[in-house]
Amino acid sequence: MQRLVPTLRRDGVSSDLVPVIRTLLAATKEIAFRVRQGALSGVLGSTLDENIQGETQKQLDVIANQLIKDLLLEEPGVRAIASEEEDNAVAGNANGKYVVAFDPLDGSSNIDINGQIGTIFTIFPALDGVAADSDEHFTQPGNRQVCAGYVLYGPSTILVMTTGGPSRVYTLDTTHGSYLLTQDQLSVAADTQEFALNMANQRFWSEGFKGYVNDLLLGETGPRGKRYNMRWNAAMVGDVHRVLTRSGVFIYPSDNRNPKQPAKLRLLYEANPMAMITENAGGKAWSETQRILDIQPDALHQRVAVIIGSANEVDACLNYLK
Ligand code: AHM
Ligand code: MG
Repeated sequence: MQRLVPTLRRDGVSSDLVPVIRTLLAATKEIAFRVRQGALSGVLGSTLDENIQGETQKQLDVIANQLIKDLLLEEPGVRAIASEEEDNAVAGNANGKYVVAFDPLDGSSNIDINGQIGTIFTIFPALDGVAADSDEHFTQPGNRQVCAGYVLYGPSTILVMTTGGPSRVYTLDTTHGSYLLTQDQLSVAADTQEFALNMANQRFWSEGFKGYVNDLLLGETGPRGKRYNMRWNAAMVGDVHRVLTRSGVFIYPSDNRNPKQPAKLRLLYEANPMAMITENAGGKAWSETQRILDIQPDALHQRVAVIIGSANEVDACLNYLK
């Protein structure tokens, strides 16, 4: 099985970018270790304690954020970082060529139930002539990402990542701590009979979206002419991984629960990286009115609706929203 760096070289990844990716992934290996230790990692501590500066009793999401942040800010190639857990971007090395944004522990409600959780990340080129900690680096449209990935801390720890070419799957070999290539190319089927959606929000949806879901639920007797199944992990990483592996559509639509916040998921840390991975696996990723990767962001923590997965099912959904 091929290791990560030779695979990145095969993909023609710039030699400046490789160490940034390696550093980021080093942090995820430490998180994977913490996650596996579960409750023991807080109680018993570990050899990793020195990295966390006396914060051993903190929640895993706080620890994960600190680990990734600390390692990236020491990496010479990183101009700045932004995290779902931080209010503002944080400056790194003024000469760094890249900026990295991440959701350190996606699906954090699953920590307590020993369920699926993950890390989502994206890398953009740093902009010249812009202050190191400026949000501007991070408000580039998603089509400028040079790398997007997620790590799923499941029964095994896997990494799904694209650097512009195919979305590839790696599995963490815990015997020597390396991500090894286990699937050269992810490929999402165009059609599906599965959707991932929080049905409890139904009363807050638009009429168009209600109509789409209603027709899914009618199954073989309805206009869609087939029976659908529903799955919901409460962790985007787990749900999107299922969609990319077995086909499906993952949807978090806009709703009218809170007029100030019509969507839940973040463009920078969640929608953009998942959109790039999905498209490079042959799928489709739209917000309600445009391709996610073409959205011009206006704020660091901007939220957007997402419809991601099997291309024909994404199109079918979009038809109801016109
Ligand atoms: P988080 O980043 O705070 O964990 O929130 C994002 C998560 C996604 O992983 C998941 O798809 C969604 O929120 C679940 O939302 P809901 O609470 O509606 O089930
Ligand atoms: Mg998240």
